[in-house]
Amino acid sequence: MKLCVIGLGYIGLPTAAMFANRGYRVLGVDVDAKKVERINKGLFDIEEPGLLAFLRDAYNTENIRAHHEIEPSDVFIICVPTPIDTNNKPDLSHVKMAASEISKVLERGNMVILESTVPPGTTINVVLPLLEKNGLTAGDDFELCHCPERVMPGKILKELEENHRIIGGINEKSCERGKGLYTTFVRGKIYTTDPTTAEFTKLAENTFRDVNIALANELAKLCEIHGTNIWNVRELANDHPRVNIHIPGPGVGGHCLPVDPWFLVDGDTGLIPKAREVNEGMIKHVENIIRQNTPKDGKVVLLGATYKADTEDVRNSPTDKLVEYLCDFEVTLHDPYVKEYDGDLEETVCKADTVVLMVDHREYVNMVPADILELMKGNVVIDTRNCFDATEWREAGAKYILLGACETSFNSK
Ligand code: SAJ
Repeated sequence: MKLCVIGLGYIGLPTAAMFANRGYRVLGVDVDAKKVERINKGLFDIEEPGLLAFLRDAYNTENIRAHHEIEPSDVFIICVPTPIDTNNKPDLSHVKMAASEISKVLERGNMVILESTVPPGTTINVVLPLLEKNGLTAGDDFELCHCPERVMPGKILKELEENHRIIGGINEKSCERGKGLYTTFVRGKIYTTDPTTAEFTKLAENTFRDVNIALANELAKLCEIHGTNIWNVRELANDHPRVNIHIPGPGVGGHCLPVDPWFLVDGDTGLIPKAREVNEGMIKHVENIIRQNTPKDGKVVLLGATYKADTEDVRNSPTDKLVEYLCDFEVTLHDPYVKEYDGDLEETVCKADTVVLMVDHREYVNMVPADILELMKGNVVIDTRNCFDATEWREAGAKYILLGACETSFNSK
């Protein structure tokens, strides 16, 4: 069986490797010539626990090769990016391009699977007509499914195998054939449904998370106003059997949650855009805390440049935005996972007026307060993730400020 995976990013490449390691002959297709060249030499740019070894295993099977053009195959899996434009409208150009290219080589008996996250109706109204341009009929001549990817960056390998999958097929035959393919490596349940339900479900999941994080962030700001501590409130409230307050922080980054909710809504009104606004606004809130506590032109050190902990992924990272907002300060970044900023931590904090914990990488949890404070010029330490031990830092002489808590309130940690 020959499989063609289009788009060799965070999802496409591990998926291609998954099939290659199980004996399929896989052609990975990407428009990035450098990436294609590197993959064909066994060089991979994704750093995650276990993933690199898994990709190398796939390379060593000789079942996987990369190319910049689609070739005739039995199955085509589309894993291309689906960003939003500057007006928050979905940009489906990569999906359309992939479907048009597949159409040129599509044969009777093939199957096409769309994994990219897309607005409801895309599989049927956008992808299907483009595939049929060569005269074949979807459902009769070839199978078509939407099977949304649902893995968490940082746990890609584990979640590819363990997560449940949804196969949205255009007819029963598509559902059954799609299910058969994913049974190759998925150990979770495989549900079958129609494409639009599958598309909507994926968007509902990420929107659920984004809206819930917005609630946590809103509560955090209210706690500051009311002189209490969101981290204590959260702990107590989440002990209730039907409450699950998410984790507040400096904003929502990555390539999914800041984007996908816009696939469900058209316009700026309603709960979903409001949640986006709240989450985007958190970085301004952090900026204000820094400004209130740092001398003019002072040195601000930001710990963590990625969009979340223990990953090297910097896409839509809140830290990026903050750097823009703090252009009148001397800003220095540190991040053990990002080559550009992985210098010596102690050298980086030297002479800092303010140190801001932006990402709770495991390397930061055990920083020794006295050692850091001795190197700093000032003593302001702002923790946006409740990563540090407040008492330890205060006892060492820090002016420790926790996002979502007034400075003097009791911190449970
Ligand atoms: N965040 C918070 N508070 C929280 C949880 C997250 O502030 O309680 C922030 C993180 O710091 C980060 C951002 O949200 O900046 C997004 O991180 P995440 O861990 O929530 O999600 P992603 O973007 O890494 O992955 C999500 C996942 N979706 C869900 O959990 C519903 C993943 O399963 C999807 O496959 C992925 O989006 C995707 O590709 O769509």
